[in-house]
Amino acid sequence: MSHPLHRWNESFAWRPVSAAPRAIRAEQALAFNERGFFVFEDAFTADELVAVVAEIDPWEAKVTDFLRSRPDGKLFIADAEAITFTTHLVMRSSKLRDFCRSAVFTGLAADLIGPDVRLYWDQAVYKKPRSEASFPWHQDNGYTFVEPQQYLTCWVALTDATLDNGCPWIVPGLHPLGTLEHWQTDRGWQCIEDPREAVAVPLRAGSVAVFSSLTPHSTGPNRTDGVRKAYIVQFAPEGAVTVSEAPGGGRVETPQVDPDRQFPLLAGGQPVA
Ligand SMILES: O=C(O)CCC(=O)C(=O)O
Repeated sequence: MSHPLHRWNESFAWRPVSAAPRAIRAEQALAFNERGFFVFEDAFTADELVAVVAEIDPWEAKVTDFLRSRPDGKLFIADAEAITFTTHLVMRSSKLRDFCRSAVFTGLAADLIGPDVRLYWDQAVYKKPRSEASFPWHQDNGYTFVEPQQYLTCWVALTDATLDNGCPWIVPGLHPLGTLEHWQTDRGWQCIEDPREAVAVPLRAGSVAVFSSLTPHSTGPNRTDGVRKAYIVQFAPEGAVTVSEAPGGGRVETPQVDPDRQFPLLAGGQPVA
């Protein structure tokens, strides 16, 4: 199957991650280079998850209430009864800021990005009970084009993520192409249709699916009576910019250094307090 590239993806080269990682195992670094993902098992304890969920739930409830106040319960791809996105929680909770700065993430970022790293984005994604819609196949860099294209997504399972409630699915091995062409659907941007090579990535609560911004992924329907809860935390190298279309054509680059939320995580290889 051919995979047309995003028009701004002109000369991408995958930068292999450290061959001598410190926080992850060598085979996980190899999997990241070759397959574009691995699972970091049992990264957080049940008590840590309870504390994180307690911080997120009230904000997610506000998002759901807001969506329910709209005539169809929806805004763009968010749907009060199917899937919600609660963004920039680090601006609202010092506990979540601390969570994003925790040793799990400084270790992953040092091994998978480099010595100078910032938080790029954080959002909780809740899949509501008995919601049939899958989330379309996309790369995270297909939503907002970031340079460098290669940054890091940590999909933290706050509840068990299973085949029944909408765990991630991933297509291994396409990340070296860089950003693919995406098209808009009513459920989000999409870059691939029904890939045969897809693998399911079920996760125990507290485990993290660690993948590249260039790894195509999707999530399935939630056919259970519970809410599937995830907190997605993304890290980019210092100096990363978003790219957008200038009004008369051409590209506008915007540095990703919002002091309220895109804080430094590592400087010179050391965690930033
Ligand atoms: O967590 C989900 O169900 C899908 C969210 C996702 O893939 C994303 O935010 O990039």
